[in-house]
Amino acid sequence: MNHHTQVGIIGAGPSGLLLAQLLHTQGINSVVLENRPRQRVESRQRAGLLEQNTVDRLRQAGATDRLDREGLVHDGVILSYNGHRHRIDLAHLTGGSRVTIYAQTEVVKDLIQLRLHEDEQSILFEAEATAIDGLDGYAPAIHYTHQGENHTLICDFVAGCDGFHGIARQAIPAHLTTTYDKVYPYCWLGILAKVPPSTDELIYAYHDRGFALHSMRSPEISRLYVQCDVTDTLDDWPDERIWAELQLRLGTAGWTLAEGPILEKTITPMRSFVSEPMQFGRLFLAGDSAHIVPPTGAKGLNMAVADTGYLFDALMRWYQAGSSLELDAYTAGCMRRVWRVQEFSNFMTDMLHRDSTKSSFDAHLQASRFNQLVNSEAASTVIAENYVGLAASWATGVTGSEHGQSTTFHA
Ligand code: RFL
Ligand code: PHB
Repeated sequence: MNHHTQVGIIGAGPSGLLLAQLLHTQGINSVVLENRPRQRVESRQRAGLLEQNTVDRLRQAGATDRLDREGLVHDGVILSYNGHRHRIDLAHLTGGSRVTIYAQTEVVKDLIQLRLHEDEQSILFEAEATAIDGLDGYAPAIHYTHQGENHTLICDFVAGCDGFHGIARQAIPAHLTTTYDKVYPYCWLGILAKVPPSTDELIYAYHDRGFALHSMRSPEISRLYVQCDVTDTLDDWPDERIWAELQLRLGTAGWTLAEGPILEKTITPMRSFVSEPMQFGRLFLAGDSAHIVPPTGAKGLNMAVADTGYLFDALMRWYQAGSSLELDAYTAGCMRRVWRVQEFSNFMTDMLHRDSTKSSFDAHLQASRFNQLVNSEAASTVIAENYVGLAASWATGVTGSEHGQSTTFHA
C-alpha cells in the first residue's frame, strides 16, 4: 500500500514522538513508524533528568500535565570525591535555572497517549522502516513492513529519529559523511530499586573503586548506577555486590544508603559519537541517530529534544513562510550545541570515572579538578551552566560548527 503524509517520522523515541506532537499543534500531519511494540517502547529504562529547555518544549507540545504534577524539581546536584561531598547550587550559580527529574519512560508514555488520543493512525507500532529513497527529489519515500506486508509512505520530509541503530543515518551517502567516535573503557550497571531515595539531590561520586550515581524516579523508587568493567555480565553482579559497592562509593560520614528490592538491572556501554551532516536532501536526523553521549552529563534525551525543537521550527518556517533558510542551516545550527554538549559529557565522564588505563600523571590531573571545584565558584559555575542546559542561542546562533557541511536543501 502507498500512502502520504507531510512528515514521515522513523522512530517513536522521545525525538520522533515530540516532533509528531509539535507538528500536530500547528496542523501539520505526520506518521510515526516504530519497529517495536508499544509496551516495549514505554518500558525501556533510560534517561531521568530534564533540562528546563526540554520541559519548555514538552510544554509547547501540550505534554506537561503529569510532568507538572509528578516531576521532581532540583535546585542543586552533589559531586563526591572519595566520600568528600561538594554541592553545586544550580539555581544560585545560573540565575535561577533548575532541572527536573522525570523518567524518559513517562515522557514517552505521555507523548504516545496524547498523539493516539488525537489520531490512532498517527503512530504505527511494529512497523519497521527498511529503506528510504527519493531524498533529492520533492517526494521522498519510506519503505516499511507492517503486519507481514510491505508499504510505502510518501512524504514531503523524512525525520530520522530512529536512534543509534536505525537506518536513517545510513541513507546519507558515505562519501558525504564524517563520523567521530570514542568508546570508554568501562560501563554502567544501572538498577531500579523499590526504596525511597536516600538523598534529595543527585549524587555523582568518584571513588577509587569506580564511579557511582544516586538518582531517583519518584519518592518511592531509586535509580542507581555503578561503574563496571566492559567484560562484566549481570552474573558478575549479584544484588549484594551491587549494594556493597554503592555503599562504599557513595558513602560519607553520617549517611547511609537505604537498600531495597532490585526491580531491574542493565549494563550500558559508554560512548561518544557524532555523525555529520545531520541532513541530506529532504532527510533530517534528530537525537541518537546523529549523536551519542555517555550518560554522565545526562544529556542524550535533552540533546534529542533540542534537535527536534530546532527541526520543528525550521519545518514551520518552510510550511508557514515558504523559507528553506532554517532547514538549510539545520546541521550547522545543531552542531554548535552538539559539540559543546559532547565536551561537557566527556569532561564529566573523565572526571568521575576510575580509568585503570590512565597514567598516574593523568590520574593526578583528574583529582586536581575536584580541588578546583571546591575552591573556585567559577569552576562550579561552568558545570552548573552546562548541566542545566545551554541557552537557546547555542541552538540558533549565526555560526555553526566550522566543520559542519550542511547539504544545500533545494525547494
Ligand atoms: P531512541 O530513544 O533510541 O528512539 C529511537 C526509536 O527508533 C526505533 N527504530 C526504528 N523504528 C522503525 N524502523 C526502524 N528501522 C527503526 N530503528 C530504530 C527504536 O525502536 C526506538 O524506539 O532515540 P531518540 O528519540 O533520539 O532519544 C534519545 C534518548 O533515548 C537517549 O539519548 C537517552 O535515553 C540517553 N540517556 C539520558 N539522556 C538524558 O538526557 N538524561 C539522562 O539522564 C540520560 N540517562 C540515557 C541515560 C541513556 C541510557 N542508556 C540505556 C543508553 C541513562 C542510560 C542508562
Ligand atoms: C537517571 O536518572 O537515570 C540519570 C540521571 C543523571 C544522569 C544519568 C542518568 O547523568
